[in-house]
Amino acid sequence: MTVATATDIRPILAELGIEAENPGAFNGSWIETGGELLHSVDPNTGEPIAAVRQATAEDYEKVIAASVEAFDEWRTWPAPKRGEVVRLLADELRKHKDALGKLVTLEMGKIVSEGLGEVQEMIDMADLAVGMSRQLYGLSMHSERPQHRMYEQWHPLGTVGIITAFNFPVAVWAWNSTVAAVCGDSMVWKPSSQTPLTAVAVTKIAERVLEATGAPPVFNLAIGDRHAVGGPLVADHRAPLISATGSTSMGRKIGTVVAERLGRSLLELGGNNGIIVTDDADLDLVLRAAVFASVGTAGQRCTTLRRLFLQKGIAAEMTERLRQAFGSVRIGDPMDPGTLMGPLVNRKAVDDMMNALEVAKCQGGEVLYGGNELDRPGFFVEPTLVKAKVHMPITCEETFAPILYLFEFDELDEAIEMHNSVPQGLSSAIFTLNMRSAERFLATTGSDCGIANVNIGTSGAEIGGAFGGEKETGGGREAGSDSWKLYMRRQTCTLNWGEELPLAQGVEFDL
Ligand code: UN1
Repeated sequence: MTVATATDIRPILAELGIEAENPGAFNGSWIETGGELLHSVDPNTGEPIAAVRQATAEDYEKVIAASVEAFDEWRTWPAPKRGEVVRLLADELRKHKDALGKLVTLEMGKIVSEGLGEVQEMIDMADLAVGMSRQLYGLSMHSERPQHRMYEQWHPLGTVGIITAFNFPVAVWAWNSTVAAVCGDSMVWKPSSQTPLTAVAVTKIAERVLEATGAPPVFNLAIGDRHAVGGPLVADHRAPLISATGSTSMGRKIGTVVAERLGRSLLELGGNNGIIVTDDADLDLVLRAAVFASVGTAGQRCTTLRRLFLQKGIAAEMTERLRQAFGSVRIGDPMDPGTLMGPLVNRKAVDDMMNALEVAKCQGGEVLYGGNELDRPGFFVEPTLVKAKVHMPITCEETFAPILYLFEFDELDEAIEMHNSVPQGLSSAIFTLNMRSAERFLATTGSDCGIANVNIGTSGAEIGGAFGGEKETGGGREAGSDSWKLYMRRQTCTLNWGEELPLAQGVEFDL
């Protein structure tokens, strides 16, 4: 374990315009918020970095009202012109990639390479959205009636509520905001209370882009608790789409409220991701992929590998190699480029991990490596390997921590059944060099997840594909492919350019 390095954080905060105390709401201007101070804490030290004054319900009202007004104008901008605004956002993010990536590390605790990677994900997303702005295609159909034309077109939807989690404090905003912006929507962002500073920093970057382009305030922010911001936003008829990332229990509440008002929700909730390793797999690849997927981001990705299924022929060797690899993971200050695993986000995350391990032991799990909190400031734990039994209930839950449960199997069908037997359905993978096994895993009766990989880990998806999962993961899809359709309103149009009025389905109705 490395000793904490004393990073001078002042230049990072200064470059991003972060003060000791920052207003927590933006609607084209920064609002003098009236809520309580929220201190952002560095998980590496447990010490506060800076504070944000949270929005009250009245402040939220000012944000949503401005966002609705901005939409009225923004939807009339041609989509490629909206794309130009997002292109400038990408430029501005490129300029501040280093500082913003480091702020992500400071505030959330992921290692600096991952903090920078997260800002790169924002840039990639913005670049993709610029292209999308010229490709918001509708289909045309052949009408059954003569001299009729039928087609569909996509219109902007309205104000989008974006609720993000602490673990990807800026990338998930970009998945939503860049696509929403080119689709002609305005938005209100409610970030996690764990990561208010990165939200302020990103909104300041967006503010400069709005000013430079004369765009109306489409990128809005309201930092506050669920009474002042979260609850009102989710229940608000003025937000036709709520895109929320977080736990399944949170998503269940949000989904219910949005469904009650017949709004649209896009949910990206808990994962419980597994990898199946067959006897013929390339074990060097497995080792690297499994360690990154389970220990990267200290096990706090929704795509984190939580369950590893080993075929009996390689199980003993693979288990031993994993035990050694877990023991050699450099844990410490996430700002130190040599560190591979930083802290968990807060004290509660450490307690949740320790509780889950106690439960696992009671249910018959055997800790093969790790299991302890580190005796140092901040919220550090050991990456932990647990030999698990089939049907251990704790392995059906998502614990947001670096715990990897190991299972053994004889036949691939049995592994696929175990793999699919959890309530979540986000990401999955198989490691095999056998084409039949790979295709079996990808077939209709194979993995039931939104993401299924071969010889690649469960985490670290590229933005070009649609991201999201099935079952209790919530069914939403964000980022690439045709995810943009959720941010728009589809309209089917039929035009009659003839002199007759034929009815569809051959119906006669002559006066
Ligand atoms: C998340 O953890 O909420 O695929 C998102 C990945 C990242 C995104 C994770 N690109 O691991």
